Amino acid sequence: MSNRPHERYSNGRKPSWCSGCSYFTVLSALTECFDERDIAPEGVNVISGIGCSSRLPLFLNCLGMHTLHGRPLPAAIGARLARPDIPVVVATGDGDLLSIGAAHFVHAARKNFDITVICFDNRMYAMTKNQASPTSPVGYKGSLTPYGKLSAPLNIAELAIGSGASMVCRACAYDKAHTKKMIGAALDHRGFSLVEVIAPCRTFNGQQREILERMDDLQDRGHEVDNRESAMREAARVYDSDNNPKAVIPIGVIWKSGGMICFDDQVGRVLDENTRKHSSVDEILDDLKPGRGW
Ligand SMILES: Cc1ncc(C[n+]2csc(CCOP(=O)(O)OP(=O)(O)O)c2C)c(N)n1
Ligand code: SF4
Repeated sequence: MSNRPHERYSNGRKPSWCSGCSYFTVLSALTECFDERDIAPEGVNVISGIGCSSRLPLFLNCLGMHTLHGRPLPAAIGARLARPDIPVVVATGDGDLLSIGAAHFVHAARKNFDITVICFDNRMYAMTKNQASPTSPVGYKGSLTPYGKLSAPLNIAELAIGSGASMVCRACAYDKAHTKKMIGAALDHRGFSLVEVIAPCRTFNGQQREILERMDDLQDRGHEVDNRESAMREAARVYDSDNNPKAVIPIGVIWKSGGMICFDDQVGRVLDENTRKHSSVDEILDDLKPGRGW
């Protein structure tokens, strides 16, 4: 692969991630996906919250927003509704998306907004120097849990499927080709897509390349992506690996459902059928007065 995607989408700022951080792979996979689809920098909106992972839009010359911790999805939804012609990608961390941002995630998935969410799952808060996150394993020793985390980890993929996301994938950042395949598939999907990227933090937890050997590609063994029951089962299996170092970690497209209506489309339809028949705001307000048919 040439340096072209990097040059085409970089704004010239050097990523401020630690050297050896697994996030570099995700950035590179994403820009290659944009380039292969010939998406112009001004033709895509990359929105994030706050965290090391959420820095991603700061290195791109695409449209974008670096918002508040936990709030990339409300901003992304607003962007989708205002400009339905511009695809939206959310770059977020497991803390950003699933702690403070959990309610936004559940409802954005439920409403099936046409948004691609890439969750960099390092299973902790890296930017604030190593606190346990919702996805950290039981017993995780972070700076605020010196005796080990007490609560059970939250499973991103299970939550996404249960909430109503129409596509759910998992990848590992140590395998760039596969990560790129998953991001590409999510970009091509119409509806709410989640790519959970297992992306360990080198600084606080070291390189963990050995986990690559445990990846089990669902597409290599004929997994039925549109079978909700098996999708849930495969999604759930990932955390066996916390207690069993030999357990495999299912990756690939876990769940994909066709035919689910996107909230964005419904808003467009309602606007077409109602407010767009008016030529001014005064006319809309006039029509909303009691006794005018509602
Ligand atoms: C409202 C609010 N609460 C807390 C913070 C502090 N804060 C900044 S980043 C962060 C956690 C980031 O973790 P994650 O989203 O998992 O991203 P990572 O840094 O691990 O990539 C926290 C708690 C904040 N900036 N704003
Ligand atoms: S602290 Fe961890 S997640 Fe953040 S940039 Fe450094 S290696 Fe990456």
